[in-house]
Amino acid sequence: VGATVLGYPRQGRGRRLKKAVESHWKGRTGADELLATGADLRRERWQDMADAGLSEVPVGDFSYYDHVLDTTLLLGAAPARFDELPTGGSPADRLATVFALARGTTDQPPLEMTKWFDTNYHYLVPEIGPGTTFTLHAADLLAQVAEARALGLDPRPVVVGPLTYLSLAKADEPGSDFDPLTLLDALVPVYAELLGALAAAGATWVQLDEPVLVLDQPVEVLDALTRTYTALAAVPTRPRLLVASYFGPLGEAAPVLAALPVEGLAVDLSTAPGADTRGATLTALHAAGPDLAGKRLLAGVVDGRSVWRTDLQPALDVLAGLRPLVGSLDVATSCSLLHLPLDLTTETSIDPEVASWLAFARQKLDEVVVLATGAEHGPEAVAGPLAEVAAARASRQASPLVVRPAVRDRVTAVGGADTRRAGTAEGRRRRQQERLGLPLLPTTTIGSFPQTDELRRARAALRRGELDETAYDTAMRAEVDRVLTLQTELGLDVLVHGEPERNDMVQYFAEQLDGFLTTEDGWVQSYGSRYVRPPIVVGDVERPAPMTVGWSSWAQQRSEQPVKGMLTGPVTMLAWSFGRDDLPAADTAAQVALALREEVLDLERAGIAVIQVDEPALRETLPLRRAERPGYLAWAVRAFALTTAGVGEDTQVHTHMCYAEFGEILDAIIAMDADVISLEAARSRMEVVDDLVRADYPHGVGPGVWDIHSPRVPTVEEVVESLELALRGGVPAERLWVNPDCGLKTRGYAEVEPSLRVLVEAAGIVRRRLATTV
Ligand code: THG
Ligand code: ZN
Repeated sequence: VGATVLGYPRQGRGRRLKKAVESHWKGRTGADELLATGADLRRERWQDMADAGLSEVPVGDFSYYDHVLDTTLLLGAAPARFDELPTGGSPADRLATVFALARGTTDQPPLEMTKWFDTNYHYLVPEIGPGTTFTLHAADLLAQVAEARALGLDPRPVVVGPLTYLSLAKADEPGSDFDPLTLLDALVPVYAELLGALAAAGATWVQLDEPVLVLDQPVEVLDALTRTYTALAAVPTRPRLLVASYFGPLGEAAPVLAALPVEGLAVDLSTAPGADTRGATLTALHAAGPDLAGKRLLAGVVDGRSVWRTDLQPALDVLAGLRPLVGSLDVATSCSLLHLPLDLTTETSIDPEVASWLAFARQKLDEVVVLATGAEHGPEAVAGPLAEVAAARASRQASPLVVRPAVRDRVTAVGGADTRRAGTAEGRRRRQQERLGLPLLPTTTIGSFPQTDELRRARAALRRGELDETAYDTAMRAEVDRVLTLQTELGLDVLVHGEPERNDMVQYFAEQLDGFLTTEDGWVQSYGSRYVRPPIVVGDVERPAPMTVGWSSWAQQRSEQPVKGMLTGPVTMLAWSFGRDDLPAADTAAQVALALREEVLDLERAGIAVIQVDEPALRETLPLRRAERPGYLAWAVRAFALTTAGVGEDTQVHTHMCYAEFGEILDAIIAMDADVISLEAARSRMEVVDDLVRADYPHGVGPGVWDIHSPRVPTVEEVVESLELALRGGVPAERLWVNPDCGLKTRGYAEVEPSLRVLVEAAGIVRRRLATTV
């Protein structure tokens, strides 16, 4: 029984990759230096694997930016709009091309970025059109194969499979209905050529990742899968083929996958409460029966996306059951470990008892090895680890950090009335208007103001102990004052305090809520050189004390105008954290919602008349399978409602979401029953407004009229036009708000000030037109 992983984090200890890449971008270090760091990081990752006892190692899962982008270059499929980029074979040329596609050039915008399945990783979307041609550029991958071999390791190249690659691509012409999958037959020969090159380089296996197999797939796609892999299997000299599926159970793809004429399969056998991935995959494998005989199976019993230590005994039972079905068995992770923090041992402040419950990427390597030993030689051979895991589980189950009976009681006591807001949409609007006295088309911002270098320096100094709490607090209060004064000067109607005191919208609350654990060094790649440190939900969630009331009420006292209270919603808190493996997500969401509900009510009592609860992640956590979506949306909406529905009719609840495509969740958005919603709209020319109007959205709408993801300052004319577009589209004037697309945290004052001036001026122009036409 072997042991392996489907992939490993890239950044290295201390996020060395981020630092090297960003230093190169700033022109401080040359390509050679970055390439040397890359080689060293690859060596270090393989060393981790070798230390743990793995001999076959993934190759090609390392990336300077994104592995889907790397695949685009491997297949020679960079969009024609980048044709002037260097395509020479040198590693430095390749690096320059990678960064140009990822970040754009002076005359070309970068490739679009989107979420990698339901993870928090973002990949660069291939742009494919009828004119796209594919040619093999494998020098970089082949060099990495040679690197691994030189270290005495057995390299298993990992490449995004052809079906998944084209399924994740978009048409290169905006608005075109071209389906990139129609190019599959043109793409397969390039993969065939790749297989030959990998065999010549000494690779005995190749892993082709086909996670699209866990999505709902029409029968034509499954037929295409068979056609593709039958063609690849026919390549005369090639490595053995391992087709990897992950991120869920296989469903209708299982028999098709099992019947492919390939030598190996990887399947997701992870467990999570409320998702029967392991059970469903096992059923499918058993049904596939004879098709598996003689094949190599990578059994993904170690969850590659969970920070919890694997329960070894049930995993051993699963492995024992699979062994007779297959030719050879490997213990594996359910997916790449890219989605986990690197190493638990670098955390110095996690209580050792809690640490004994956890496993990050480096620890998961040990788990696959222990399980392989146990599967091979019997449980006696791993008696030590089995006892350790059993002890850790017992300590966890008994820990007062995990189950808090008072929280459980409060969740059980929630009744229907707690999730129903008093009054009608229209009645509330009138009461709120009486209280707030806002003009037509009120102007506001989403919440955060630029995080200046000064603020970042102050936070870093606080962390290092060079600045005390009082001095930090004073600096942040001065910043709030500055931001309030600026907004008043600009003439905005509903103000924000700017959130200078917050590092990250999830981390900030997680640090203050019982039940969440935050890490010092638990970085996970979000995209390119950007990382997040997702908190971990360790136990039942409770609010020991108010979190934002001090800041918000102080800011409100400093202004005559309404200042919004700003909270991160329960669904987003969960989506951007590592969840529990001992409680369904819906239950944690309800606990977080109750904690936030107390905060909302405290804000209301402190005189805050407008409270915004952001849910930017609501849409992105939508389950991959359609059948699971209604259940998810039901608990997500309920959690939002539980957070917000306790306030009086004259308290105005806002929410914000960062995307424009939400046709599918429109009913859920209506059911959230927020008084005002702000959304992204600038880039999609207000299309979102049509959707809302068609659905008779009864509340206030703030379609973003300034695309904050670009440094461009909008003109008054275009903002006026956007607002008139929204009005003509059917948003009643008394329900239209004027705001940017998103928070201003990542922008600089050089753009923020003039842009907000434009917003206010445009609102004034449209208001005057409305006044004269009545
Ligand atoms: N917070 C959290 N998760 C998120 C987002 C967030 N996931 C989705 C989306 N937003 C991801 N976007 C980003 C944008 C910027 C950064 C990370 C993810 C970023 N990170 C800093 C870096 O890598 O230098 C580190 C930030 C820090 O110090 O905490 O810039 O907004 N939780
Ligand atoms: Zn946003």
